[in-house]
Amino acid sequence: MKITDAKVFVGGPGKNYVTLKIQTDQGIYGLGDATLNNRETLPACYLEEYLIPNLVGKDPRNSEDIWQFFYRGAYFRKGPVAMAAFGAIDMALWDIKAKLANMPLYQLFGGKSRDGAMLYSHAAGSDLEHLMDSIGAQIEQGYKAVRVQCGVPGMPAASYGVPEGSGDNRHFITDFSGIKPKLEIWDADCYMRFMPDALMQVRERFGAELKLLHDVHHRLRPRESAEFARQVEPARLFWLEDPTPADDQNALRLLRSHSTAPIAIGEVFNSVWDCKQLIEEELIDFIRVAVTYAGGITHVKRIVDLADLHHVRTGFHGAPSHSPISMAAQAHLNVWAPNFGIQEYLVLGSPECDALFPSKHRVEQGLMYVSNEPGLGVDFDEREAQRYRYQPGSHPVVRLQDGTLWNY
Ligand code: KDG
Ligand code: MG
Repeated sequence: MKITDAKVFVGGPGKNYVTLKIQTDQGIYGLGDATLNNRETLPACYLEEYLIPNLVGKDPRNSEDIWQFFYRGAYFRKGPVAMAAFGAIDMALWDIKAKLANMPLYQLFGGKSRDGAMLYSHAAGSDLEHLMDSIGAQIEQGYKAVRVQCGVPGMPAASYGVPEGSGDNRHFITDFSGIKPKLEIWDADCYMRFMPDALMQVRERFGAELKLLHDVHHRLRPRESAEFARQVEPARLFWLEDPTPADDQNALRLLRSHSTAPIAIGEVFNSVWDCKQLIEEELIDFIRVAVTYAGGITHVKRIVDLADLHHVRTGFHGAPSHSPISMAAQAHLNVWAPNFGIQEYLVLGSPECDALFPSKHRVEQGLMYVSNEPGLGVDFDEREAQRYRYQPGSHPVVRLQDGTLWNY
């Protein structure tokens, strides 16, 4: 069996999904997602100019050797661009393998450990009142777990995860007006004075059962993050995400020695080597990698297995930039993984998105039920894809009140 061709498409309804389609000489094809938010053309170019010419002619069933060929063979390893490109190839090869086996992908991992995998959605408000309404709306849709982000008094309204005004709170991270970023302002003092009590008010309003998550988005210094984690303990969060940048992983020891708040980190990681210290020293409770830019199913499965040895559960990244293809790959991992924790999920299902990526995966009452179709269980309509083009966009940049550049 041989790979005969592979093509990359960039675009989608309000998104720049990077979709890879690998064709074989047996008529079976595989699909992968290489979307790297706001840097989409880079994995696309890496695939087209370097990887696909080396892929054609290989036996698609040898997904492990192909992964090693690109990773070890590249000499300059890792990095989100390369790992997103390898990730897309890897997803597509697992899709082909499962189609050959005529089985849904999860069967190749060891079958199901659960039927429905718990999802969390996002709620946000420019103030506490709007946040409470937004949480209520998510609960009404059946979610049992909700990430909550709130505008902070004293900080300009547009801070991380919070839309200006009371508009749609889930698709605003990318600004499609061009590649020059907008500015956000961060003030740790304002945040730390306000947020612990705000989270407690949310807990009191919605009761003990609701699973609450909160994302600091790398903004606090290590000492501040330790204090903050201790302060939010009474709100009994399901997790506190990215309290401090994890470039310096030793910094998490300070937080850990002061708080038992569950910690989730890893959405910007792209290799097991980025995760290793946090997992082995048991400095986190949830690992947030994504199959897209952490090297696909082959590599993420290794991370999940390592995490399981250290009581760390999964909480894969599922921001709106993930296409239904990588969300499907994660859905298969989620029903299998013995150490599954939760899956981030932002409603992708617009009629346009469903037309571009038809699938039978379904969400009911805040749980995701995986399709039993062979392979990843998601297709890609190339004719629909012709409607979309790449649209340049950017993340905001963050500065402190005095103008110092800070972590987005
Ligand atoms: O592209 C950046 C987003 O993926 C990120 O800001 C989303 O932090 C995020 C999350 O938890 O979904
Ligand atoms: Mg996050």
